[in-house]
Amino acid sequence: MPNGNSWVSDLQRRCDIHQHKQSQLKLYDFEPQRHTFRDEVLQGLQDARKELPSKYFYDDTGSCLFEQICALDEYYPTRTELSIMREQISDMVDLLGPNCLLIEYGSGSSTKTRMLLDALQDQAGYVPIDIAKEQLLRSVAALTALYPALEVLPVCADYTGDFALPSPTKFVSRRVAYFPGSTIGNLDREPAKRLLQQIAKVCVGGGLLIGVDLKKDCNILHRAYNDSQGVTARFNLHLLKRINQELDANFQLDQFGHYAFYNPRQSRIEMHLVSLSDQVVCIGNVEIAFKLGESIWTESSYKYTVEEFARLARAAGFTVERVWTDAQQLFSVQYLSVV
Ligand code: AVI
Repeated sequence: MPNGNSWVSDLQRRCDIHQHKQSQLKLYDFEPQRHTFRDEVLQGLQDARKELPSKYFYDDTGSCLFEQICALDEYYPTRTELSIMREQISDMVDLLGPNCLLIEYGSGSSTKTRMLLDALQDQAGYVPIDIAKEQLLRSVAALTALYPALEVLPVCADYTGDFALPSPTKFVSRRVAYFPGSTIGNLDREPAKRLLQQIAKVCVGGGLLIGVDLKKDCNILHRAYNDSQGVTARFNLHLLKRINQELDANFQLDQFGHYAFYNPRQSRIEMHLVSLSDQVVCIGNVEIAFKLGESIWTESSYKYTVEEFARLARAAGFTVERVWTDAQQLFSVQYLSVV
């Protein structure tokens, strides 16, 4: 596994480009700085309604916990999306066409991507973008071993922010973004529209292959975010542990409880950490007071109907070309084009 010493860094175009000494692999590094994390945490916890940005779940441990969630029986999105991909991969690849540059937003372990990489022809390259640097480097190392001919250009960034995309050396017929997992659902409507607009600009003349979770029986949703093994609770609480470790804070993890429920009026799962006592927490030298029962809102996960998502996609400049779903209509994978 790469560590700080085995990478040489060079400041270029507003980001660090690290090159591994042995492998020639470059990392385009726009990782958010620690002071950004601190500022966003303090701002979120000093608001009248306390909240923390869900993107900060994904440090190395948080990403591993999320991988464990994806493997749970109760968490239907991952296996359902994978089964849709497995069944429809040839259709999908036909729409993407040859020589496309695949740009993945939130690449994680790149598991679903491998299906695309196996089926695509003469790919121009693969640009995985992720905020979790170590997981990104691990999955890129695994991918380059599996696909030695593929040019992989990893970008460590918060993809909702500003960063420049690297270009491959091969000819690119079109740029296609890949945004699986219904991660779009973790953004409120306006930020979701802004991100889709940003992707539409990057992919003019190409498109976006996206996973979108669908509205369904609330009990299925409830079980998916309140699993019996408590993995989702650990994932949620890990955010406080990360703040303790990185920002010199003293959250007592046993003084907060995981609370997730479906809000049908807003069509979203809301995930919270609820204070189990009156308490004061220090983050560095800043004191934050919590009342018994007060919550920190840590994540929203919006669920859409196919029609609702089509409206959002159109508002961002896309045309919905294809929608694939499973037999129970739990989840959808959609191909959107942009001219
Ligand atoms: C990454 N994202 C799509 C997941 C979701 O379902 O909203 C994150 C997650 N949170 C709790 N479980 C899974």
